Amino acid sequence: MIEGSVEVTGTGPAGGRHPSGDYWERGWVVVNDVFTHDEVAAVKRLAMDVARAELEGKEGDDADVDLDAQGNRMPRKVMTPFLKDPVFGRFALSRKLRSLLRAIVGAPVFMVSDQIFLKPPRVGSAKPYHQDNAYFRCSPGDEVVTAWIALDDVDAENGCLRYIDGSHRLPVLDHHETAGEKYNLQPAAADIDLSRESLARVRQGGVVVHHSHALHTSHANTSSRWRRAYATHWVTETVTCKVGTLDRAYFATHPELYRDLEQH
Ligand SMILES: O=C(O)CCC(=O)C(=O)O
Repeated sequence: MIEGSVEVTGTGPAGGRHPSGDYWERGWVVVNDVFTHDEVAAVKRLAMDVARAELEGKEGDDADVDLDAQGNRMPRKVMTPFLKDPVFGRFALSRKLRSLLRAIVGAPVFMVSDQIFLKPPRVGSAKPYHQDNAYFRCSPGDEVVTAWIALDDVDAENGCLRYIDGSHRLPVLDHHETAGEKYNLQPAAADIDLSRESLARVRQGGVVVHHSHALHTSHANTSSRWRRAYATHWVTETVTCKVGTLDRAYFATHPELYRDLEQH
């Protein structure tokens, strides 16, 4: 059972302490100490079991795999963990995460999709700059949010998220496929003002929350440590989408499962 309340950190728009911190200034915020060590440990163990089983079963494609120095396939991604084991859903839909997101966005949010991003030690590959809403195509972008839950301590060496501060105020930019990585979309380099780049270091159990228009990336893992994170994507009830994002959303496709898990 996942319980507890989130320590309120940061300074809100009215100057008081508020979980949004400077989210609306920068387009992202780090909130540490959301999940306990034990809660994270259980999810991380299961994530590794699922990822390794999928590689054994050859389910992983290029997007899900990194190669180590010996050419061995290392897990990089688990798609739709919510659908693979209820432990993931109970974790992601915990009251404390939903209340944190509600406080930041200003309205209740509903879970659409998820992935677990695994960057293996030394070989975990980079993710190019992008805006999540280039994939989702939903509006209003202010009501579409990602909560990236750190399953390890994350810093520059093991591939933390990096943001272009203030980029959440941009429209959705044109994105093109990355050479050799068709699954990765990115905007033109000229659209990315690297002078405004900030690093989102976060402790295990902390959450990085970002706006759907915030430009973000992560570099390769050059450390000897794993960098694992559970990314969850949410919308308010007023959001509409140009593509099938909402038709595939968990709250729409699995209403009973979603409702049962949400009770926790
Ligand atoms: O975990 C990463 O390196 C990339 C995550 C990301 O792009 C996202 O959660 O939107």
